[in-house]
Amino acid sequence: MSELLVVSTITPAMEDRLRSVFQMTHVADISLPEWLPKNAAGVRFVLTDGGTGLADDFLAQLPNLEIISNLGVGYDGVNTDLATARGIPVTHTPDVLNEEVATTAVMLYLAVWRNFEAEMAHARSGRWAANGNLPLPPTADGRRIGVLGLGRIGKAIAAKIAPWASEICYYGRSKQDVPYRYFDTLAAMAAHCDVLVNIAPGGEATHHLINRDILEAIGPDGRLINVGRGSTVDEAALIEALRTGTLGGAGLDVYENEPHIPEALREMHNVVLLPHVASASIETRRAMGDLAVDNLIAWKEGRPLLSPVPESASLV
Ligand code: NAP
Ligand code: 8YV
Repeated sequence: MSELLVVSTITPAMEDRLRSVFQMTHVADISLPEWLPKNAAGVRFVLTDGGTGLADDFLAQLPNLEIISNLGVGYDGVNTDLATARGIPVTHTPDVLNEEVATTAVMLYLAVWRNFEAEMAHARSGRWAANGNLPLPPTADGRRIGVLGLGRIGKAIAAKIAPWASEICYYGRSKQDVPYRYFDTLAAMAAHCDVLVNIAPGGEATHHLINRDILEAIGPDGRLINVGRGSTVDEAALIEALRTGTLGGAGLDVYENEPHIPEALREMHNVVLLPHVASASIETRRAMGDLAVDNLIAWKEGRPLLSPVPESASLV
């Protein structure tokens, strides 16, 4: 009988800790359609992640589920309305990844302006000697940088990217007490800035917030950096804007249909592409894993949860 069902990829260290405390099954080791009918009633704990989430119909098949631990800060893959209605708290892994994700955002920012993906391919291709250098790219220095989602990570990005900024701006639903310029519409900020950095949560409220109009407002000399969620950007509009030059370039870590990156994007030279690895260092994934496991152990031992999501506040 398994009390813990793990549907996320986990590190060996996480697995060791989990197996020392829980009767555990990993979804990779079973045929879920065969396993679930016989074992669903015993599942009290689920460990998932931002990319995998927990589909509504899956949740409905776990009648005795007590808690969902999400390995990652973004939990748009879990329906917190449904979970809360059933009295199931959800936990996530805030703060421990702020600096790592900010570092990735800065690296994407620099790589995009200085055309590093194309430059690196050029160096490896052996064509430098015969063809000389690629055309000069624009500088990354002195840019007006707009952050969509100035939260925990957004603030870390603003601090880390400051050496390259002539001005840092932000858009969110509320003005904050920060030394950055607030815009009360995304369109106005996109028109003002050279680069838009998205680090807002996914989900319905931000779905396709970055649409064709916003991409046009960023403009042919502007760049988009997306380390938030793929769902926030209308990917078809992004491909079109990059193809026509309406948008100058993009640095992307996240996509609408992960792990699939559209071929059109993969073939473009004005984009820098990463496979959703903004938090993916050994140290940061260890910290995230520890927190995700600590939440499950705390629940099992009847102690307070360490990092419940705000929607679960009434349950803990
Ligand atoms: P956070 O502290 O909750 O910050 C979220 C920010 O987004 C807040 O400033 C909030 O400001 C703004 N926001 C929320 N809803 C919005 C809306 N509908 N329209 C405009 N702005 C909105 O979250 P965080 O810890 O910084 O994480 C942010 C997100 O980054 C996560 O949810 C996740 O999706 C993504 N992420 C991605 C990776 C990766 O590997 N690529 C890693 C970690 C996190 P207001 O409330 O004022 O609107
Ligand atoms: C994780 C993330 O890689 O924290 C998040 O929201 O997107 C990333 O840090 C993700 O949860 C794993 O799928």
